[in-house]
Amino acid sequence: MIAKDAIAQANEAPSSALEADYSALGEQLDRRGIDINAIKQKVANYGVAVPSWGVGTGGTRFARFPGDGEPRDVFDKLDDCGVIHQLTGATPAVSLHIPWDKADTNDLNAKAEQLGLTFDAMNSNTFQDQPDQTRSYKFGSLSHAETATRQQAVEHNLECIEIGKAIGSKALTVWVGDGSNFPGQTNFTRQFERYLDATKQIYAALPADWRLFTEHKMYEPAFYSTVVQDWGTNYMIAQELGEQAYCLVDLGHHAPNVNVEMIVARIIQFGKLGGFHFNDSKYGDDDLDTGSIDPFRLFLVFNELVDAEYRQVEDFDPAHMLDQSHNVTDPIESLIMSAMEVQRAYALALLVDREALEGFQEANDALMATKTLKQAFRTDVEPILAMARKEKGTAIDPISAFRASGYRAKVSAERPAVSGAGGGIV
Ligand SMILES: [Mn+2]
Repeated sequence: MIAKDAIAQANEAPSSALEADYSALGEQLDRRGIDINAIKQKVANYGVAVPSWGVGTGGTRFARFPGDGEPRDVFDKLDDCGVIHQLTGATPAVSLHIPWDKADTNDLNAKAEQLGLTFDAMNSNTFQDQPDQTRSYKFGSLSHAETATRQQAVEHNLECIEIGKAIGSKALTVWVGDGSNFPGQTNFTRQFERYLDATKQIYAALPADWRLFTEHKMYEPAFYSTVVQDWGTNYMIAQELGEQAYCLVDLGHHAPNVNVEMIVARIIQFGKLGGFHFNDSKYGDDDLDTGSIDPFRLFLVFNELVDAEYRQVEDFDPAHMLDQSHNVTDPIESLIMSAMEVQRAYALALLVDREALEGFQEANDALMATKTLKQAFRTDVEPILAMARKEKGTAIDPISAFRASGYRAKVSAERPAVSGAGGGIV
């Protein structure tokens, strides 16, 4: 980890400017009837989980270009996640992926405790074949035509639940790449029936205090049809399975131009929003860094979440996680930036004058309604985020502090380069 002194030292130079900026923003928000300290407190309490696979360099179908000092195993990954949380104070939990992160659960717990981290949702993997598995997922997993392959996929998910129970996780995220590449290759109805039947077996093994998240994705690796392709299918699954089953929304898993924030509102309205995978996209499921392409859309998604909080929607507790592929940046830096972007979207959504907005909506004043959202979105809340970090003893400017720490050079010396084979996209 990075020495505490180093963070304190990095905070010295920007401290007085931050005080001045925070005070100026406080006055501005006060004129709008907003208490800056209340917003800061909410931001400080907000956390987004980091995916263990995010700290390794990602890749595309064409190639993967490994970075220096890439994690060799789950313990290296946890070290990197620990640094992200140490600098941002915004990423207290890590989401593991099985079998990539399989290890002795006592060792996992000890490492997490040492780093001040906890474990978020477990992720199963039935979209690729492992060396020791008997049946292939080439033609599907939970929806495979053969009973034995479906059974193997079910048992893998049950193992993920067992591992999760041992490390304090409370949720299982299931994403399958099942689908087809040719018209006529599969019978849509029978394939979905098989998926539902298999997933019900996983659901039946869920501990009483766990949630099951199913994640939809429009296409890839199947390019003609995908079994769990859209939010409507996902909602049907959650309905079929029962009250512990929820929909997980990955921001990149929709057709271009789809109104994702409205999908979020719909799923909230019917009590089935389980959580998010945050990322950004330009063309498809690009897995770009959160907030890097369309920060306004991210804000609009958070606007729906804060609206649900404001309306005190019952049992509303979606899980928040980043899920992106870092192909050309240092993954630690990308995750730091992305965690801050998510926090920023949350802070901006908290600034929306909801009473005024409702009034304009009731009066059909479209212009003033949208102006109300824009007023919040245009506010520079960086001083709020930075002050929350400073007060936690984390970095005012986490990227600068990370670069100054020499952490990447240090782990590069300790960790031999990982070979460039494999796509690495998830
Ligand atoms: Mn995802």
